[in-house]
Amino acid sequence: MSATPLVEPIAAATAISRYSANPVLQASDIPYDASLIFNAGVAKYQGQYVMLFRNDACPGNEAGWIDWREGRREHPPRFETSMGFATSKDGIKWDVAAKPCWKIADDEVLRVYDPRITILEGVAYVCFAMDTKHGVRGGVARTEDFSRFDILSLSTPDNRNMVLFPEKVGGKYMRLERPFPVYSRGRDRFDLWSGASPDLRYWGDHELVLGVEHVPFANDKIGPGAPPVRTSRGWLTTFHSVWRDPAINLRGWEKTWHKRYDAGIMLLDLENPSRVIGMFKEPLLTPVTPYERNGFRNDVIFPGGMILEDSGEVKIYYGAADTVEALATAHVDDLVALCTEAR
Ligand code: BMA
Repeated sequence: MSATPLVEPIAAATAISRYSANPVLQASDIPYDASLIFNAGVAKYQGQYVMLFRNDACPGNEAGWIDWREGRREHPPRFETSMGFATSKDGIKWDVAAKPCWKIADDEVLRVYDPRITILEGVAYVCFAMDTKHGVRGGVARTEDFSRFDILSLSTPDNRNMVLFPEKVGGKYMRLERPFPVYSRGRDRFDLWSGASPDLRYWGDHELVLGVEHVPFANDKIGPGAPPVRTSRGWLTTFHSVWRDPAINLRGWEKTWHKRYDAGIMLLDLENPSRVIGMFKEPLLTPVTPYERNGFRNDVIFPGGMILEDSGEVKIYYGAADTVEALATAHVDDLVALCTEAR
């Protein structure tokens, strides 16, 4: 496979459609300092759609950021990362809260980012990544109002991209996660794992779910995407996958960038979600549109929200080019068919 395929696999292109007015959220929609709006978690909660999004901004230095983007300045200004909150009646048009809802920066923690939302037993949980001075940690928090976040657990470094299942399985809470063991594997070779917990605080029973070598369109690393949704055939879930080619500089506003991020899709066993029962062997979404191909990091699709509607429509929300948030829709039966039909 070449580094930057410009066409979607036919089976995926017929199953899934991008929302025609993408992106659904971008910096110009935000009523406070915002430069890059991406990698959102989305869920349906208490009668509306809720979204937590990542905002990388340069408060007080918007001019520096524009100068850097347009090549008049060698190094980017310092980004500050926060999470913002938005609500929607239809999952398409979003009302953004007046202020960021979550930001941690102290002597140890550099930032929290890449939220995923799961509604479990009627309670809203947020999984997130936390950069610290001693490594990257993955966390699980509970929130009642999306303005206060009660951290229930934090992994040891390095781990991130956690997603909680929306139900207990076999009496335990379950999550997918992506440790990144640099020392033992010598280079990026990162896989997708599961973990189980009696109480969302203590996590164990870790199992390898999907190795990077099992994904034909990944040569670098893979990781969980949006929290899984239950279907009659299995847990349907997206993952992100990375194809790296150092010989090809994809540029972007960040000047050195060699990786393409695609979205993949798979089905996990309902009783044992650590077992893959089907996977589409090609990307579900690969960067083809201008908003996916051009931005801070070119050619990035990073799914973080997936909603199964009563009609069978599936909404998939994804960060595009680490710059904006986009939406694609499909029918659940078509996504299941991609995972189960041999191609
Ligand atoms: C990953 C994470 C994501 C980001 C992606 C592409 O490693 O840092 O937040 O979207 O890279 O840059």
